[in-house]
Amino acid sequence: MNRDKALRVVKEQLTERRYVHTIGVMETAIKLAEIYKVDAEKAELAAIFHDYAKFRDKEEMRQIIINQKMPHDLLQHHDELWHAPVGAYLVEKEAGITDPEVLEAIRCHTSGKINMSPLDKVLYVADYIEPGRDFPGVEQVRESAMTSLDIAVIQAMKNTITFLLKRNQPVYPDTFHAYNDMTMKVKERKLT
Ligand code: DGI
Ligand code: FE
Ligand code: FE
Repeated sequence: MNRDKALRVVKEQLTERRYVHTIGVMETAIKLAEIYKVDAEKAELAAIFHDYAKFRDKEEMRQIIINQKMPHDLLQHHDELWHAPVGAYLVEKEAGITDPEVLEAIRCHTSGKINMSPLDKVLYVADYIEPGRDFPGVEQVRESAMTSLDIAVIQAMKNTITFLLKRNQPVYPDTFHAYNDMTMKVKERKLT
């Protein structure tokens, strides 16, 4: 699907503010893809559709998680996590996106996971650092992203986990697994 068509399809699903965020993620993902030799067309498509399910009805999402046999523990965790796996499912079903790498990047874009692919990392970081983001520490992640995608992923995960802990929020296991996996791999390669 070309960019204009994809943007038209996703615009219908989003608020204006979320659409602007999506454009920011798309532009950032393309830049990161070029730096880190990731397929820029896949990065563009994954970015455009990553928040496709953000405004879906919670009950509809709950039913999809149950009926599609997605991990049940999602239902015990914050519904903010649901739009990523449900989005991957709906983007295939409703928008006809079939590329498994693109769908997987969308699926894991909120929590991360162990063994993230370069495309997964590009989307994860682009979502965190796009120009509209204003999290504490985002500037440092923007800088890191120019020299090490892995360090940028770890910093973004660390900030997200810290944010959740400060608010006494539970942390979804994949989020911890992703952080541990990335941290151990970077250590083994003695990058830190
Ligand atoms: O959809 P976006 O806002 O663009 O970004 P996102 O898909 O990364 O979602 C961010 C939200 O998800 C943010 O409010 C933090 C939350 N989040 C990420 N990991 C976890 C989490 N929330 C909980 N409760 N547990 C997590 O492990
Ligand atoms: Fe999201
Ligand atoms: Fe997003």
